[in-house]
Amino acid sequence: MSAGAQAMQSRPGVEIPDITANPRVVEVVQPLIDRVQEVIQEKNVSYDEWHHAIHFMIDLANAGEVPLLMALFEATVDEVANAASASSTTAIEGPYYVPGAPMLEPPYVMPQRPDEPGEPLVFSGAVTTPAGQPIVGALLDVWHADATVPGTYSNIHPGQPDFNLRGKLKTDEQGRFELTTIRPTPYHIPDQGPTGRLLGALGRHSWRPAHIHVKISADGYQPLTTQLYFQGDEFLDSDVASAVKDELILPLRPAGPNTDSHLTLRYDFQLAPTRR
Ligand code: MBD
Ligand code: FE
Repeated sequence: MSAGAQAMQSRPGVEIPDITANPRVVEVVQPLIDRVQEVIQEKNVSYDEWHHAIHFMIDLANAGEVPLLMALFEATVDEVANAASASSTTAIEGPYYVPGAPMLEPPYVMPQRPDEPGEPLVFSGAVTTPAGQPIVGALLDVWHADATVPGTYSNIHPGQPDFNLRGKLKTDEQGRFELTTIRPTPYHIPDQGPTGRLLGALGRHSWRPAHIHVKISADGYQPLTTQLYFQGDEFLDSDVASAVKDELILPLRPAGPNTDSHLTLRYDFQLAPTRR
């Protein structure tokens, strides 16, 4: 330290850090802090309540539920991030995407246990440009909960093999894909953990409608993250994550007249070219 800098120290030996403001932190986090302080004032938050808030955050982190709680805000991030997107309808990624799912070989069948519960479901469609040109070799990364009640995700909740009901596949020469899996059930946030207890205290239920998560990528196109929902699900209008969009609610149709035939789900995705 130079003699001049030394002279500027109010307490000898205590170095003043070089704080270079990050403009986005100033722009976003400072108003966030200001609003929290406004609420403390406005609602007369007590020291007891203040300590509860601290313990809540410690519990949340210890329970590994930070991503779960943050998922309750993600719908707004999706809305802002994709406001100008020319791709088909997006939806939040949620807390349970796990990279590294197995690359499947055609005919595509989701990794599943020999006795996997749930109705067989054949999910098919195409990946095209907004103008309808097929995108050959687009990579779909698909993941969903199992069909236990309430559903659970592999690699997150105990009880399933690694990467169960998670897999990657590619569109064919016509830009089409077909994946055989099972129909997931609605998902319920664990009610013993801090997130579930908070929702209970807010008088809110902890359900998400049944859904299939999909991430799609292809060279030269903007990646797409979305979810598909099923018509008739009782939680479509009260999703705890507020992530349902009408265009993503699809019919589950029987494959044929035969009552014990599998269900089918069809959806065509559109990817906008990469912005240059
Ligand atoms: C989920 O499976 C999910 O997709 C979201 C957004 C939140 C909690 C669990
Ligand atoms: Fe999910």
